[in-house]
Amino acid sequence: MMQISILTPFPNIVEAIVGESILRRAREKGLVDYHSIDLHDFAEGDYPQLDDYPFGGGSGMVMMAEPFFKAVDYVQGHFPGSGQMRVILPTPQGEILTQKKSREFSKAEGLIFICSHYKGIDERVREAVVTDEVSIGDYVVTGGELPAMVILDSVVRLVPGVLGDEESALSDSFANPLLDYPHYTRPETTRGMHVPEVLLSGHHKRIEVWRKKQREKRTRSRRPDLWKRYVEENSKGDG
Ligand code: 6GU
Repeated sequence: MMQISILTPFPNIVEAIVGESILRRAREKGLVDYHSIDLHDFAEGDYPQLDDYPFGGGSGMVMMAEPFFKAVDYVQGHFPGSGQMRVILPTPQGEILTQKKSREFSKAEGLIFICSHYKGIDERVREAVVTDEVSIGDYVVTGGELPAMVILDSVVRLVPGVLGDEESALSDSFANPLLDYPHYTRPETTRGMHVPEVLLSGHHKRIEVWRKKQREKRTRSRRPDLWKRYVEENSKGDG
């Protein structure tokens, strides 16, 4: 069972996310377990403090190293598979998350997420314990919790047995070089808009061809970068 620990000053954020839907079911099936670890439990003093002023001056506070070190030690001592743990620091300075990276993480025995804030973690945490720095894209969010949950979700759904239907992972955008095709369900007409005729035809071959065309059209117009790569890969060895 994959052990996933999330080190954070805001464990409630984590509990809310892992307590619903697929992530919850993954835990109920015994495929993964989540441990949201409150960093305050590893801080000093009656009013546990997690951050302090930056050496050298400047604006903003810096999260102190020690609570992270203690929390990582705690996790590695309490949950099995600690030897194989990846310690992930979500940060805008990291490598941008890809499906490939998520697949790699999904093979680890354990993951530890270190939730920091945009400007503030003592560099020695990076040096001593972090194995992977990951960004979720070129924009800023306030804390590491939401990025950690994005990464966690994308990883857990790839753990074998989590998705009832392995197919559904395979047909997702990015598991595949093309974006997904449009989906429709009942009713056939809503607000004057109709389901494309071909999907009602029962003609599996025609449906397959239509879906492929839709995927190509979408990819070409929305993601020229993916389209270019797709065309290049499909022309290899053709000529
Ligand atoms: Cl991983 N963290 C924060 N705070 N902001 C981000 C990010 C991560 N990735 C993109 N923006």
